Amino acid sequence: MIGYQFMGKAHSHAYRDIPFFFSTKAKPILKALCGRNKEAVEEAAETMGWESVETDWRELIKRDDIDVIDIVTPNHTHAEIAIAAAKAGKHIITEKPLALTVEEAKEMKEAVEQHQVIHMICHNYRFVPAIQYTKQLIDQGRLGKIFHFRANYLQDFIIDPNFPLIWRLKKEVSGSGSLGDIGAHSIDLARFLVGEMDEVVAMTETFIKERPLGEMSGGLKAEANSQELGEVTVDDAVAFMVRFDSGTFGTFEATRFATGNRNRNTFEINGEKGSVRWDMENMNHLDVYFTDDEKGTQGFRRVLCTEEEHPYAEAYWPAGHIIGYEHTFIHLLYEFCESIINKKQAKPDFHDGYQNQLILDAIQKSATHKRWEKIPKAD
Ligand code: 4PW
Repeated sequence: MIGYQFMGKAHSHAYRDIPFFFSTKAKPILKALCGRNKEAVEEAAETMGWESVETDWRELIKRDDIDVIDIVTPNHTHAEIAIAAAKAGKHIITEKPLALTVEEAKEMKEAVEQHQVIHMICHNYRFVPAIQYTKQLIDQGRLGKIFHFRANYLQDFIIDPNFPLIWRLKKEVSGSGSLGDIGAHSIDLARFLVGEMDEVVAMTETFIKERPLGEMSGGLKAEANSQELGEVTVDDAVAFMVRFDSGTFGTFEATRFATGNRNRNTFEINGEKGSVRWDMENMNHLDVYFTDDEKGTQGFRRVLCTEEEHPYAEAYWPAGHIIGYEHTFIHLLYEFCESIINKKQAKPDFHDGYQNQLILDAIQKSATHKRWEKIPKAD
């Protein structure tokens, strides 16, 4: 694994828990952790249970005792590492968004296809049992034709003007701001649940244009290390409307300026036969409404998605004993390991990452040119 901060922790923990909870032939061995700072990477390896360390990802990729490369580094490094790993015949999982640009994303998709390695992108929220169950309800036609997909992904961790200019706020490192960091997750959920998008119109805003220089210090915390100010080159907030191929009407908002909302990733879907509502801050709950419920007592009801009918739930505890954020990574990486063992590509993969990137790109173009943009389809 290359990188070892917030996502490094989530992935490391997940690999260790896969064989504990799931019956699988996959027994991930945490072979080597890679980071540029030797002392820090050694400490992280010790804490998270990795056998060895490397300080140069090129050396890591050369090792023949490694089958899988897991990329949890900032976005501008994904393409170069993934393409080199594919050439070396390694299976690859990378954090989102896939790349900085559509061109890079396309090259990454072509590299994994050409070298026939298994590939996934870490859109972990797809793997919440309530969301997998929502997908089943939709596929069974329980909601009927879908009219609306309405998503908000709201955070507030950069609201302080003294919060420093971390990599997530620099276009050359992150590609975009709230859009690619959290909006990309809503886009992935929308594609997973409702299908492909046809066109988009968007607006973006950068509320704080300059910030003191500084670095992430773990999780979503950061420290300024200079009085000097640097320019914020990404969006702080984005809103967009989408017309799906199916005719579904999509409305989205992603912002890191929604005071009081720490990680409020939500959606509501309204169909002709019913609706569902989901909120990450209560991720085990799914609110459902069906038009054929008995009149009088009809209304949204709250389902606790910990029953054996709910995907992944049975692997854990008896019904009613809830799971959390870290489990979404266990499920995703379980599917990745199964995919390698069974030589069968799991989703979301680099094709999904590329399509997501095409949508991010169309949103940025729409916001810049103040017009509707057609969304190209990944070939
Ligand atoms: O899901 C979100 C991520 O994709 C997390 O809350 C943090 O923000 C970490 O990166 C993004």
